[in-house]
Amino acid sequence: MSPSSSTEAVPGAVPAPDEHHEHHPSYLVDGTTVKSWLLTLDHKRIGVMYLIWVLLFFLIGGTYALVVRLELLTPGPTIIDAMTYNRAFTMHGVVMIFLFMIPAIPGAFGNFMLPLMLGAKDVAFPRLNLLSLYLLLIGAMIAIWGMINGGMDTGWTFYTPYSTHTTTTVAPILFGAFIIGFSSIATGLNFIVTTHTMRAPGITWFKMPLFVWAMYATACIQVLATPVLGLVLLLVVGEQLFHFGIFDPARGGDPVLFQHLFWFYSHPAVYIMVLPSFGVMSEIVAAFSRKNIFGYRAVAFSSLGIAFVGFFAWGHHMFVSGQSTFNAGVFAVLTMLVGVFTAIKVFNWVGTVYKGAVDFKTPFAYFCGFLYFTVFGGMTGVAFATASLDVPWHDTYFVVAHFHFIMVGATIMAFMAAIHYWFPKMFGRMYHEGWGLVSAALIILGFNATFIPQFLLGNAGMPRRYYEYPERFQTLNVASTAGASLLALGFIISAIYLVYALVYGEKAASNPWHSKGYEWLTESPPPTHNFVGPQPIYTEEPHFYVDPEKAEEPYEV
Ligand code: HEM
Ligand SMILES: [Cu+2]
Repeated sequence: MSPSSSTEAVPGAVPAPDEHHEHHPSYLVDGTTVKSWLLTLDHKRIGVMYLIWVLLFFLIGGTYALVVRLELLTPGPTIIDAMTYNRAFTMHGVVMIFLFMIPAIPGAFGNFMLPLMLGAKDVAFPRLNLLSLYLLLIGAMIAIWGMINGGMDTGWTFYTPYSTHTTTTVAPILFGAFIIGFSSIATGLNFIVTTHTMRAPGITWFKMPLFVWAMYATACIQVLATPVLGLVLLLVVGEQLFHFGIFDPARGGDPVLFQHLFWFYSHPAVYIMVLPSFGVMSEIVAAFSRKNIFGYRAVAFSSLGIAFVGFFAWGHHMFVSGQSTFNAGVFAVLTMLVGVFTAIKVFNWVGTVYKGAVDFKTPFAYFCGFLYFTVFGGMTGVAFATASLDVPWHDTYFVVAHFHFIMVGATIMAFMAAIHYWFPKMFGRMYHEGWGLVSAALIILGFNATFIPQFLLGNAGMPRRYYEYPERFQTLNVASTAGASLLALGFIISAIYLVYALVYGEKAASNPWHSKGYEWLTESPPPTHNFVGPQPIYTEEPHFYVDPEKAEEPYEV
């Protein structure tokens, strides 16, 4: 496939014959009944519905987080009893991971943007797309039913043998997560096929926006790893209900087998959560540095590299499970390779900003936060990967801080950046830039104030998932809870001005950021079939703000 050099309208992209002279309603108003939303096959409406649901789940998960942080304000009992505390941190993890982090960016922005970025009218399988949303909701309802009727106290990692013996309601929650897995697989499958078959003429593999590359790599992991999680969750449910004995040594089973199967999914799954963020940020860094992305192919291939190596790193969660020194060494080296691919991306993002004409808008503020959390979170990961340092840090707050910095920090930054960057495209309105920057600053500060104390606590030896702690840990715990409150304030402010902007915001132009991404070639908000009139011409590279070879001066808008 050679890049198309044609400057004519692309053949085969003919608008429906009767569309020429009519008014084209945007996807938001093309059908206003509830049914026209609930049964829609339009990827954009499905994306918006995903967005609404994941925001709701984020609110639920966030409420649990605040309960946990409030409980830890004092060394002894504060607001809840020990069992409720165990349930609260478990539900916080389960809701945030399975109902927010995994579906958030692919479900909301992947669905909305992928077809637009490929010049397609929809995803390859629109019905499967709608089904994936409903599978998520069905799984969520089953899990939430379980949460209300008893809850679960195993932690989000469901480790056996405890998870097969606890009297809390494990079965419905794990079964809910099992169903959610199918939603994730359906989304991934759809994106893979869409990327292979629906690219408009002119969009070759190496002219795909980097967000599409990242979604593609994510989709590969979703399709390959999620079935293993589904299997292992079902086995735990089976152990609970029918006492199979697969993880029970008394019956010849092995509890460590659970850890292998769980992390074989859950390590790659952390990249299901973070690769989409990398993709969002690759778009944003180019758009707001007004410069062509530095090292396009390196950024694209490193996503695939991360996806591949991520499958061989799971053993780093099991350094203290009794694995041999040889195994630990192998997993240590393989784990560090992930750091290498991530570093490739970091250098390319920084190279993109270098000598760019930075337009410091809200999405760029989140990019800065993202870079910082990724680098520091990633480096603590590499420290963990040395195996020796992992021994004292394992199962302390240091782990909690590590994965919140990299996984949650990066994903929240990207999620917020994506909302602000694509808000005009999705809803046709502009948000208030000043408030955007204020809340970005609060969120970034609040995040640091929450998790830097947790690094220190973990290093000082405070174990994770404990209800009570010695008094000497209190100051840092108070600091962390204060940080979490600041974080919550930042989110509340964002929610207020974004909802305000939905109704009263200034009308957005079709390309308010003067962005080169293909999704900006259509109106804001886009019409139902994405384009009116002749399909846009995709001859330029998607991040072609300025040719780095020829440019002496930073690009002016
Ligand atoms: C430079 C890359 C990274 C390296 C070398 C690394 C390494 C590690 C290691 C060795 C552990 C085990 C710590 C322990 O439990 O004792 C760990 C835990 C964890 N990491 Fe990373 N990590 C990296 C990046 C990431 C990313 C990108 C994410 C998520 C997007 C992530 C999410 C997690 C999670 C969720 C856990 C702990 C899960 C739990 O026990 O609850 N890590 N990491
Ligand atoms: Cu891992």
